[in-house]
Amino acid sequence: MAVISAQPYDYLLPTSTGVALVIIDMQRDFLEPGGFGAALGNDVTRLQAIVPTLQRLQAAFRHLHVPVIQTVEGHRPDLSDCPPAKRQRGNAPLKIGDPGPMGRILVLGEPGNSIIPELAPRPEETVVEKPGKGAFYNTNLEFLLKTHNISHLILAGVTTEVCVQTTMREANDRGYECLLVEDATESYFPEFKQATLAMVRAQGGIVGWTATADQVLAGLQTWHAPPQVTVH
Ligand code: TIU
Repeated sequence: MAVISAQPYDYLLPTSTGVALVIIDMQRDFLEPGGFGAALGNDVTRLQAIVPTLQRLQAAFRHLHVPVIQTVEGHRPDLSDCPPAKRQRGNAPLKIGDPGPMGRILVLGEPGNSIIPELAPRPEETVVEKPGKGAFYNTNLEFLLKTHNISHLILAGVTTEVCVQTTMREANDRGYECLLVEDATESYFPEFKQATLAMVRAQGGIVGWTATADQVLAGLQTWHAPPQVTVH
């Protein structure tokens, strides 16, 4: 057993099941000008602030041989998995599938759809491609977690109140014990980030826990992964 100091109370890491770091959608499409986030009218530069913290988490989890799973939001080139409602929403000048400065907006395989180089996954690490905001919707994430006996998810990435919160709620309903890393998640709207953190930990942790990266890393030092837990 290992303990992470967290809100609303201590988060316990198990000994018989596994934990994974789940980094949501740290893609050029959300962090760089000319991508999907900018097309929606957002100031994308503010998301950069969490990159060093995420690099620290990624390195520490890799060092401890704890799985690091990343997700990307994106659609097939023929847009067959993009609901027309999603494409139309917001009536942006550049829509999903349109050509932009980093390739087609939010399309899998395009330069702008890739994970930022600072957090590039290793070839053996799992990347889950997802057509929606939640990482469980129309993906094999639940299958992967069950197969590898993972029960606890440390969540980070962007944006806090959209893809991160949706994923955390999906995971919570499926019985996963979730912790959101406060300084490793960011939103285009600072007030939405703070509201999300507050609503996650309200009511005795109705959606899960929150903690800082330092608290997570301090707790992890005393934990050893069960030998059967690896995701490749
Ligand atoms: N727009 C916005 O805040 N987010 C998304 O569209 N996707 C994710 O959060 N990844």
